[in-house]
Amino acid sequence: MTQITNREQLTAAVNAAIRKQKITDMHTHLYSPNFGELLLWGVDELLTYHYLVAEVMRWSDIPVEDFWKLSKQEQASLIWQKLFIEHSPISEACRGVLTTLQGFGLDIASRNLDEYRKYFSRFDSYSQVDRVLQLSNVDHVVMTNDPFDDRERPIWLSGTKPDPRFHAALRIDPLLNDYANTKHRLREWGYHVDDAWTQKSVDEVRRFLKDWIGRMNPVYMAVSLPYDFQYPDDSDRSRIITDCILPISRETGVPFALMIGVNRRVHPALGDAGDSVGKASIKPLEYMLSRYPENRFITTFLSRENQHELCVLGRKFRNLLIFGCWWFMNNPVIINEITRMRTELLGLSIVPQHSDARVLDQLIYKWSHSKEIIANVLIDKYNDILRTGWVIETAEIERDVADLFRNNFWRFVGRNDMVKYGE
Ligand code: HDL
Ligand code: ZN
Repeated sequence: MTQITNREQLTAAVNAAIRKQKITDMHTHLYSPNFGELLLWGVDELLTYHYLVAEVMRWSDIPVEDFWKLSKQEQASLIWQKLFIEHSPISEACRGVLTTLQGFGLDIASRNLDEYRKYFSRFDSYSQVDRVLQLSNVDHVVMTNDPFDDRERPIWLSGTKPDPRFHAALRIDPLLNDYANTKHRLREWGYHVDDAWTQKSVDEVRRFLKDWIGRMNPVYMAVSLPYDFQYPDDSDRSRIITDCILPISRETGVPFALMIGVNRRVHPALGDAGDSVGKASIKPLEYMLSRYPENRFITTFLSRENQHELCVLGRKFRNLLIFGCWWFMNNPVIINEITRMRTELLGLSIVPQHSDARVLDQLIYKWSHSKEIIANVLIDKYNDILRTGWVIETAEIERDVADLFRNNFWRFVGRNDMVKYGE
């Protein structure tokens, strides 16, 4: 056991612990490589990430509908020209592309996009997964698995199981946010819900959930919710949450993840790039936590303005796990701010980050950028207690880092077999 006595030793110990720590990435849009084309990777996918589509529209006067008519490579070339060559790539999403290419050891100074394309053309998705997980030090990835996605559903129905490093999360947005239409799909699939919300409807929606929990073995059920989300209220969403999601969550032990604050499709023509954010009410979550103490809830909010009240709520309810700097929050200035806020109000009982990666290679940048910020926060916080005369051991820093980047998540979702220290 090495005792830390000064900031210099502290800095070295925290950076070493974080550098070494294998990461569980608890929310991504990645897929196991045996899910085929669903897994995105390579430089053209990196450049056409919807964050960069939004940004290129500010420098290009191309009509949006014409942009979508371009091939993926033509879109990527336009984005590269506008956001990297004609203007310096200092936005977080642009910098992320460069950090990722750097992670593969490519010559960033060459700015030779075709060279980069040639590099990626040498690999297949399976070898790329091994390489990126090794480079990013991520060893477990939680996917977003949507039974309502017509490409993904048949993969599960065929009995395909993901690579053991990839874990399912059952995503139920169409069930909770669009039940009026979704009920027709449930009927097509043999779940005989009534038009009215009857006991039969309750039983059939519960059967749908249990069928997919049985098929996917998800670590949690997740939904993204609009900024004006209310609960309880007189809506299909509230009825399904009360009568189906929460009882099934208790029965199966699969926690319910609520990702709150989306303002979907404010600019529909931009597709995924067309979503925005809104300040939400914390009251629905507060009600659920209080009313359903035997349920476990995992939550992140999209609006910066919701972060402080979320931390306070975390102090009131142990059945709430707060995680990540989601989407528009995933920028250094905000990651720094809310990680400090969270450690000051909640100590180490959080999951500070997830990647939300949509492109496999993004794991490299999303984690290297965030680990640097989280390390600096931890160094400051440990240093604050060092100054009181508190003695810190290196092993304790390694323990805390293992909790933040791995064990807090697995413990909360009831997978104590995945809780590990010292590796
Ligand atoms: O709803 C979600 O899970 C969000 O993360 C959206 O997928 C969003 O488009 C995104 O990729 N954010 O990073
Ligand atoms: Zn996401």
